[in-house]
Amino acid sequence: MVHGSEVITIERFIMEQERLYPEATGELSNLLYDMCLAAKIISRHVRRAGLSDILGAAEAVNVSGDLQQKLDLFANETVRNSVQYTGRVCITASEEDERPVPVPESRSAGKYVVLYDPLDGSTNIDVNVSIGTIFSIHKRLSKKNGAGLADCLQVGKKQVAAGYILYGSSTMLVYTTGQGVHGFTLDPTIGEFLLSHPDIRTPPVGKYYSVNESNWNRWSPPVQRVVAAFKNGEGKVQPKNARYIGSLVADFHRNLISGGIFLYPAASNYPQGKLRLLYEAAPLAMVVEQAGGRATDGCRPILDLVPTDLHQRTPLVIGSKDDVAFAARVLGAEAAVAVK
Ligand code: P6P
Repeated sequence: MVHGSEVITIERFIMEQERLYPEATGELSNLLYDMCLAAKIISRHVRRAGLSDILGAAEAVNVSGDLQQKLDLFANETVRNSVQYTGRVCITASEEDERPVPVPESRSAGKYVVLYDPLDGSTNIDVNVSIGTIFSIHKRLSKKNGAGLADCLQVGKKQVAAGYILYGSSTMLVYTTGQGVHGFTLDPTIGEFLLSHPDIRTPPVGKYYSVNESNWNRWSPPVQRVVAAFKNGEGKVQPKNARYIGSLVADFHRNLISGGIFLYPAASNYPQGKLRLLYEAAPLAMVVEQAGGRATDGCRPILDLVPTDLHQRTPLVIGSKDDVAFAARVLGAEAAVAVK
């Protein structure tokens, strides 16, 4: 936010937020700065992707079976290298790595855990469509020098911070530490994220619905009913505009700001849903709830789901709270029927 010559950088904002908590040690603030650095480095490379040889697939395949784009690998290393040398983190886990990566014992390990999707939507890189980084921060459960999988498999409501970086028409960093949601826009001329969207609130009823309707025949009838209601209207639900970019962070951010609902339901080709619980659904669920929205797996709050596997998938219905509630009433009834 700029008032005349006054600019509020993310560093200043984080510092002012920290002062609200006398008990704060500054470690979480510093970890957020580390994520800022990663964001600036990745943004620089995303902006130049078409001009260097980092376009195109790296021929490697990640744990999800997705062909790894070179920029994916670069972003994966950049996030890890930005957080693991500063003594605030004990372990990281990424969509691109099969297993968590503990901070080497030669380095001081801190009290935080970082789970992240380094570059979500990376199939859009070669066609210049917006992509994003998603991150989730937990406190470690293990004692000193014992960081492991258990530190990563934590329920979403225990996150201490969450956010994303959107590499769109501009690069934005949006995060929450449980005190509201705040958005910062990168001014590349000075290399600073400036406060542009203080205290983001998402409207209770959305303008948009975002879903890949080519999956229609793969959905259950109640899912079809929910999508049809957002498309054509049903009862109090008014028809909405369809907007689907196919890049989760971009679809989520538009709906967060303008109001909308994003759905990636279970389907016959994705019986558990497509999106990942720990480093996609859970961090975005913390953000949207802090902005007054909701996030479920169709009927249960995402933040209540207890993970059992690092890369487990979940159905995701996220956005404006009244729209998510409508979906839960219909799909919850389905789940109840399914249980009988
Ligand atoms: P579909 C991108 O590959 C991604 O993981 C998310 O960013 C996006 O929301 C979703 O998959 C799109 O999936 O099946 O609609 O192409």
